[in-house]
Amino acid sequence: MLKLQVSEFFRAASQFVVVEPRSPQVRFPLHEHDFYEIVIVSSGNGWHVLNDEPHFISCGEVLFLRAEDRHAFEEVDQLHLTNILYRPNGALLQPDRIRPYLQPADDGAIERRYWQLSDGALLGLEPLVTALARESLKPDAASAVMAECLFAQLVVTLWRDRFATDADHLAPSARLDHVLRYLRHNFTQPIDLDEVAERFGYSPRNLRRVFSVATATTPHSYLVKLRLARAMRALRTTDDSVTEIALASGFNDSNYFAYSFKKLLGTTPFRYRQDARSSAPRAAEHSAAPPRRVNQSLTQ
Ligand code: RM4
Ligand code: NI
Repeated sequence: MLKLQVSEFFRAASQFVVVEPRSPQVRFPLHEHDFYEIVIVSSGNGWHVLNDEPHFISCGEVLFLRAEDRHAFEEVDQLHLTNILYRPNGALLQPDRIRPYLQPADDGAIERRYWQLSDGALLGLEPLVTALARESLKPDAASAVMAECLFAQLVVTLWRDRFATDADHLAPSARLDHVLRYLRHNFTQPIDLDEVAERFGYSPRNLRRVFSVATATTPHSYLVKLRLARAMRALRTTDDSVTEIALASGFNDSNYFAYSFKKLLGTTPFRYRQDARSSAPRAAEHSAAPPRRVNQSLTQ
């Protein structure tokens, strides 16, 4: 298998970090490296295969790769990203203090290998990445230290801006924000709200209270609305069956889906679809074609 070498990308032995923009990232075959890599997706989308698992990446995703990870970019569509390459045992200042802010080194659940940033956070990173790119190109010792400081700043910023998956290290004031991001990012999966409360350091009752104060709705009803919004879009833009759409939107029971739909919209999913078709007959043509080369069941 293709193995990318430090010597191809790093100028000098003293260089710890290198910024490699990929605008665009073209399809890239399966490979490993002898360096580590942080990948920040700034726009577009594509299929990323990591250790045999395909994952659909898009704008705002961040991924940490270890040297021994095998990965490839397939089916790219205007995918733009920034690769930040660094040496695992490089000269990083105080590595032990930075490690907790890098993604877990173990394989863990595949979804935990990807972080999501908001558009605003992504934009906020630009000056930092530009400064890092500039400093990492300069040969003098002061610039090398500066590049390391900027790298540390970048890692901690990514960690702060990510959609957290648990309450570890979260300030109490940031927890609700992360609960909301968590729900928005995971609503198509089964979600046990009591478990979410516990993950983010709340009792179930306390979460409902804090949530209602901030959003004027309950976590349950918020989740149902996220799911309904996705289902409405799928009804308008795809030919999938109502049951398929219900399941893909996170409802585990199509009766409950029909009930919630009617309650919110006063109509049935079938009628909603018919009405949308008759007022916008071309809407169905906008549905995305399924990827050709990736086994879909692995990716939903
Ligand atoms: C490639 C691709 C690879 C990365 C190299 C540095 O275009 O993004 O993943 O390892 O660049
Ligand atoms: Ni790579």
